[in-house]
Amino acid sequence: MAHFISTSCSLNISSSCTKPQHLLRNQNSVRFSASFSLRTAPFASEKLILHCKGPRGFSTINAKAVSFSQESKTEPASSVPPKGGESADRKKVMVIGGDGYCGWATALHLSNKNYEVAVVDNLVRRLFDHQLGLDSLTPISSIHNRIRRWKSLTGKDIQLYIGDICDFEFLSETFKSFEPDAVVHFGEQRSAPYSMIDRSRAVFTQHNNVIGTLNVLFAIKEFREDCHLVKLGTMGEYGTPNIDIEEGYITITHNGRTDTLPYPKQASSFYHLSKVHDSHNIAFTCKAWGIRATDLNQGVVYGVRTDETAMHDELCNRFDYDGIFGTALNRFCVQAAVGHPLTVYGKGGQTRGYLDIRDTVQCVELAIANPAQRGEFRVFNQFTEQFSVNELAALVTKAGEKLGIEVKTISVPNPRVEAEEHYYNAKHTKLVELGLKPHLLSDSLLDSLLNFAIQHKDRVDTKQIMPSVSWKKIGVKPKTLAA
Ligand code: NAD
Ligand code: USQ
Repeated sequence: MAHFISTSCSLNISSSCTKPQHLLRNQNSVRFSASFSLRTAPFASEKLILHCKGPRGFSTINAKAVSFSQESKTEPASSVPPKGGESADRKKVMVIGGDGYCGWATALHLSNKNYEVAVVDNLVRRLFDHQLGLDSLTPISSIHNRIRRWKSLTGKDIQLYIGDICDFEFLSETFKSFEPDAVVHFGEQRSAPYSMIDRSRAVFTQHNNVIGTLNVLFAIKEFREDCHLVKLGTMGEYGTPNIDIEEGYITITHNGRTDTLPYPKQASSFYHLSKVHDSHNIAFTCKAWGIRATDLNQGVVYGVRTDETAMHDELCNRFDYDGIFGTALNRFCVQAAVGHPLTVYGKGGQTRGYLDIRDTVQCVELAIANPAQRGEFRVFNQFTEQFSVNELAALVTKAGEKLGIEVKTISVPNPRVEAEEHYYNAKHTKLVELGLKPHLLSDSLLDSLLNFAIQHKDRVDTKQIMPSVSWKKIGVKPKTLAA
């Protein structure tokens, strides 16, 4: 299904397209009301066509673009004038996955830094929550309200294209309409446990991620060959080898001959493997077509507030704490806040790179400001500190003590297949060389994260805390996880 919607004028859509339209291929379906109204960007033609791909092929919605002057006002006009130069001087950045955790914070940050920003997202992450009975710790506004609120606070427009990047027709139209100078690609299914629920989720994850990225590469080649791809990869692509992890490449001497080769990949979930496949496809197209690309092998992200998302409740970012989408440190803070023992899986020696979400947005900005050369496949390891799970649990326990909370830890049988005690030393100097000023996990930051979790603890569903997905028990039968 493709929707092609953007945010600077209104769309009045009426349609006979009342059949359920498939939002998530092979999974659930979503019914659109026959008539609705959205704020959208000006289009070349007055008429907008929405192609809806259903079980019986495409159906089409014709929508009429209504200019600003005709639309009913839903927001007060901004009192803050847009900063910076004329539109022609501003770099255009398309943020794919811009409604998600990292993407939303990044879209706002780049908009604040005077980039011209477009968010592309099919909102599938919100659908996963509905399907699995999960919810963000923080209440989050719709993407339309988020963008309207940003405009009303700052005077800055963010274009919005709702659609699936696996649909090449949709992606082509967004490229032709927005003409990006850089594409930041966050738009993937990013949970390792989600990819290990059952066969259909494993297939969905790899299809969504690999085909989506492949489409982005083709769109760049076809429509914007000079555009810089900044792709979110993951430190998990490398696994946990018993040698130092380099940034993307390793120089090896074998039988007297020396070469610099891609660093070996040993991913340990169908999700992490999708990132490995992406990296290979990107590397190949850099060589074959001269694409310029930066693969940001990001570690586990923690935190929630950035300068921009903290500006208003309606800009608040999502914060996942459940056993499927919640990541280690964020989960531990919520667990401590509600008096749940910290869930250390297995022996707890699993060591990973971590970073504050404020550094995610900084790293992406640095990558965009210093683009790769044509044909270059650049790899940066994007994290600031390494911790084992036991170390994180100890830090949260200490932070809890300071706030008068007694924090306990339990060892949960590890639902994953991973090394629980291992060597880990990953390089991460390239972003620092470009100017990254890391926000390290200080006591005060942990205090504020824990306080944030305490502030929202009434929204916690404690039934979502324990892990429910087993790497070994994954089967072919579709699984509906009980809420
Ligand atoms: P998220 O799930 O919160 O956001 C991803 C967004 O992409 C969602 O809004 C989703 O609706 C959208 N999306 C997914 N498939 C799409 C498709 N086919 N078409 C259009 N939109 C689509 O995830 P996140 O935590 O923000 O992660 C963003 C990226 O960063 C991912 O690629 C992830 O692998 C990577 N990453 C995240 C972390 C982390 O700790 N959160 C760490 C390392 C790497
Ligand atoms: N873990 C626990 N207890 C928990 C949760 C996690 O012990 O309650 C352990 C896991 O077993 C794992 C480690 O903590 O060893 C990290 O797990 P995680 O869930 O925080 O992160 P992970 O599954 O690796 O995935 C997250 C993001 C993913 C990103 C990845 C970066 O969801 O999108 O790619 O972090 S990295 O870990 O570097 O691959």
